[in-house]
Amino acid sequence: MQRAVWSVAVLVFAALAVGAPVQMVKAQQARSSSSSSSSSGAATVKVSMVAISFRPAELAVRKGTEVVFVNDDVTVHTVNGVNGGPVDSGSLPPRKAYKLVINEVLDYVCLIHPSMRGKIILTG
Ligand SMILES: [Cu+2]
Repeated sequence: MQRAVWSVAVLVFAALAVGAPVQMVKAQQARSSSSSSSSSGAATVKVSMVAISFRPAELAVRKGTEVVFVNDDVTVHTVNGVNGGPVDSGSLPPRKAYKLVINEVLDYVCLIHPSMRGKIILTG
């Protein structure tokens, strides 16, 4: 009888020992993800390629912002400046990304899907 009580106590302590740190980690993750999404500072802005379109298709960022184009689609895309120029991602298979620091207005297009266009403008 006493042994049963003891083993229940051990189980409770074991559950607390495992559960408490997990909860702390979860709270920390929630805090860091909310702070990164609400910050308006530099950081990286994401443009997603999905369903043969850029999302968001129009984006306004501060000069010097890093934009990462991520292919979340199931087919290959590219990111190319509309008027030629230096922006050329090459082929981006699904799950690949292309990073770019934005210092001027950019009109861009996917060379494989000419209807797939996007634009990045500068705020201030
Ligand atoms: Cu495309």
